[in-house]
Amino acid sequence: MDYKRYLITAALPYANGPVHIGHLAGCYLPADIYVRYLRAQKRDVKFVCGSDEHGVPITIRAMKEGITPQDVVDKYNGIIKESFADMGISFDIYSRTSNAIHHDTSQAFFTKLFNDGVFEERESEQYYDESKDIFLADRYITGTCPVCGNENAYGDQCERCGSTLSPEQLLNPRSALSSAVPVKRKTKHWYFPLDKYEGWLKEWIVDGKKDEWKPNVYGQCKSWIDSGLQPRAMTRDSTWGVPVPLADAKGKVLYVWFDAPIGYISATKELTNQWSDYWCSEDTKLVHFIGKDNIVFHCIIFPAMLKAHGGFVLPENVPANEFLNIEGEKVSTSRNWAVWVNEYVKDFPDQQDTLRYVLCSNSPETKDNDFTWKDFQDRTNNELVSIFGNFINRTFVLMHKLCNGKVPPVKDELINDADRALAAEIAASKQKVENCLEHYKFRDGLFEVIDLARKGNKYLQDNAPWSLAKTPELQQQNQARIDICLHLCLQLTANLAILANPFLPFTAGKMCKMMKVVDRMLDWENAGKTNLLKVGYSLRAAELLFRKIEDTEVAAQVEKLKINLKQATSLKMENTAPKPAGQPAPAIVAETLEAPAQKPEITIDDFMKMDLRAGTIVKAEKVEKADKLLKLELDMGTEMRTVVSGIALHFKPEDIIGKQVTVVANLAPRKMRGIESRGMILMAQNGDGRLIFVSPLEVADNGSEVR
Ligand code: B3M
Ligand code: ZN
Repeated sequence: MDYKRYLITAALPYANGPVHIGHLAGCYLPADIYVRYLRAQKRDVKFVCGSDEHGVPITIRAMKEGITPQDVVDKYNGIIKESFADMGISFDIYSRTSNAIHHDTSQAFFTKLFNDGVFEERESEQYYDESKDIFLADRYITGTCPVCGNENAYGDQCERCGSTLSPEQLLNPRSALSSAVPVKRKTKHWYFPLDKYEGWLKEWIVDGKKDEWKPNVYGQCKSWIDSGLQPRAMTRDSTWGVPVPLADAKGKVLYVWFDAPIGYISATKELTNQWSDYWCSEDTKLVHFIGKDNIVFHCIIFPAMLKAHGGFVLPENVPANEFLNIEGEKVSTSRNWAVWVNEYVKDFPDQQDTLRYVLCSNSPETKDNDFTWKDFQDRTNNELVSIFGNFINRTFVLMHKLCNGKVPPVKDELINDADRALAAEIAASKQKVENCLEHYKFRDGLFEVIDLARKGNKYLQDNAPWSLAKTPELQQQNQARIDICLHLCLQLTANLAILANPFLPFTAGKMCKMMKVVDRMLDWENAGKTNLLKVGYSLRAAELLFRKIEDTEVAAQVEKLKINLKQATSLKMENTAPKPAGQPAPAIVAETLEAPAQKPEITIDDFMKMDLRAGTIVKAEKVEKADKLLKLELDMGTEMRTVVSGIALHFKPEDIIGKQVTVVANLAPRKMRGIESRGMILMAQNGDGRLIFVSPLEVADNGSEVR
């Protein structure tokens, strides 16, 4: 199908924190590359995005920082928007879901579905936190995932296995706000009957998108559909969000995953009066760029909503990426294990394309990938600098030295096979890059660009114009060959600018300046041509396009990651301490809950040195003037032991009497607050800061060894 218009969306980031490089690699960079490519082809394209400012992620952040949700979104919307601009992510609009136009648009959408009788109104019992007076939906509730056993799954999703969940499915549910065990209370909500759209979705995706969509995207959709779709509540009990536009819906807002995707529509409305051309005509190609955790919302729920509403185009493709890990570990915002874009821009001023290059060449298109600073250095120094930058620099320096700084002429009769082969490579590269980009294979596309530069280097090396000009006499004799060689290298440079432009727009801009050409030269139709720079045209001196990354910079960044992690972890511990009166204690909430970094390996002998034993707490009391300490008396079978333990903020003494625990029995005795502590009890700590006793599952004999 020939499309008249392109509407490209990138997931609306929650305005609850800055963006990190995983976000960039996951969807903003590929979307931007695609859009820049379409623009270079003079296609009619709109690129929309904006901040997602509703939902639990925002209110949880507000509680954490002790500020209002409005403060949170105002703060982070600004930071996020600036990071995108700094990195050259060229949205046509970056909107906000708190804008009036979005409230109106999403309410109108809801009203239409309501009037058409689409929703099912249901009263049901939902989890409620009595201590906080709040219904617990989505991320307000955590518990054990029924699919994979992850103890820190959310009420809407398990981040470990990717299952979409509802709070009722969680085992051992507890409030993320207070850790309290929730009770059930009645409440009314409006449900979207996804089950009624199952047949249609099957036809549209399972039968229709198999060959077009990426296997990871198609696979997730298929398994969702195969396991049967359920009605899904599209409203929430909350004061933060778009109010439900019904008279009997006080205190209810639209579910964030109902309003957020409609944000794409509102942003387009804000951008142009012609918004309906983009959203409501069949010859628009709508493409959603997202990360893999958003697949079901963009491929199942939102399309079903659009279908129910009627009159809208459906996404033609949803090229979701997998995740980018950092130095071998999952990104974690709560542990501050991330490379933040705003910090990168500060640490590496003017090196945006370097990061764009590394993220694209290592893009998690088909599987999770790993970003390491060493790899960042290697790719930059060995590819970007040594291949791409080096070719252009050599070409310009030689052209100035051997051709008077002008585009040299070509004597047709002296053209040889190697020249013709290079010209053919230039011509072919256009199609190669195009094939990749049309199929969302950005990594391969970038590889083709670098490969062309590599061929340029080889050509230059083989022809060695510098050795043809070793002496003035030699140069005079060989000038015609020198001219042909550099002429071709310059045309190749112009082609590299065009082909690299979607990926490395800052560099392409600098190259245009060096070649003294206007941006129009970057039009895609010019790619493949070898007559882009006119003979006799004088060019500027080479500009430094990239610089090498030093070992010290790599070391500093790795160190920074470690320091951030340390600070975040100790901050978390502080947060568990009571705050002085009058200051609200921030709620300890689960955000992302990965395992802490592993400690260095030990031998079995190291392990065997520990004497671990089962023991039962028979007495527990607070230690005077020590907020965190409990004095425990343990029955160890053949003896009683006193152990002082730093768990007083987590347990009341009377609640733990009779608990069997695991004790490190041969730990050197230590005096704490004047009490000799002989041993230590083992505890597990959850990502949300909660402590859990490590006890034998069945009661063991006190004093029995644990191995
Ligand atoms: N804000 C989730 C996320 O940032 C969500 C995307 C909305 S796209 C309509 O990962
Ligand atoms: Zn799970």
